[in-house]
Amino acid sequence: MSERTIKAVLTIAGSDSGGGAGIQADLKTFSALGVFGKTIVTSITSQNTFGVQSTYNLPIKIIEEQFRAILDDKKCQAVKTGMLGNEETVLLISKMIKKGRFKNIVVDPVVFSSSGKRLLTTNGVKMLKECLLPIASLVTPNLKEAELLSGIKIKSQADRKRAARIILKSGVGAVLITGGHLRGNPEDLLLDEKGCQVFSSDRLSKVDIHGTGCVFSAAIAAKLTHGAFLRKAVHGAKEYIGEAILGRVASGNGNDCAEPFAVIYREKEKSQSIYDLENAL
Ligand code: PXL
Repeated sequence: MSERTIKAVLTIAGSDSGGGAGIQADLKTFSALGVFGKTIVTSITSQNTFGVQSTYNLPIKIIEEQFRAILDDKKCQAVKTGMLGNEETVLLISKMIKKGRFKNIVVDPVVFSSSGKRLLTTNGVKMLKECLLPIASLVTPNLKEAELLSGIKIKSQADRKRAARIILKSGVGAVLITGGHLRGNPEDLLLDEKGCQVFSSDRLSKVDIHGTGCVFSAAIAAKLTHGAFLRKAVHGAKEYIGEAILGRVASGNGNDCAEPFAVIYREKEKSQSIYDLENAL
């Protein structure tokens, strides 16, 4: 039997029973991008494509046990955090990430679900700023999360830059303010020690697609796992999230979900049609 080693990435996040966001979206993204996903579940949410009905934050002891098991085995090349729930979990995760001497730490500072349910307490946000950001490589807030992390209202492009500069002062390696909620085209703004870079694209959907934040940050983590430098990883992930939005699916009767396997389905369809064509000749 042949044994194949594969690069691994760890996601620390909540479970989305509907399958469109959280741990489920992260794992699909990792597999689609050719990295092995490991998980630490922080919270169990009951939800469908209409929204989040309830959340249950797991006891700290159970989160810690999952993390111990991960630390006792081969090292992951990157780690991504999503829904953390409360300040106790944020503190524990920050301590364990430090202990594990991880590199490539991507923090998606999930505070609200797309349907408006609170997924991280106010004290949790404070703890995230104080303990998790100083050890992270990248934080990927949307506009609302960037306002909470920076403490300023964001109305203009200049405000976004100012907010990114304030968040960078927390000690995080880089800040990527995502532009999905901007009017007009979704411009993402990256600020790191080298300065600002804007990643532009056309608007691919007029409505909110469930799971885009999770899939985007998971794709960045996957690219870093493969060894890409940050700006290259963001660029690649931006192209990938575009495909996932274009290939969005109606998995339920509510909102559409981003489809992490959209690229693979498209490639499969292409090779199937070449195969059909060859057979027809
Ligand atoms: O999209 C943010 C998010 C992250 N994680 C979980 C979620 C959501 C949004 O609903 O449910 C578990």
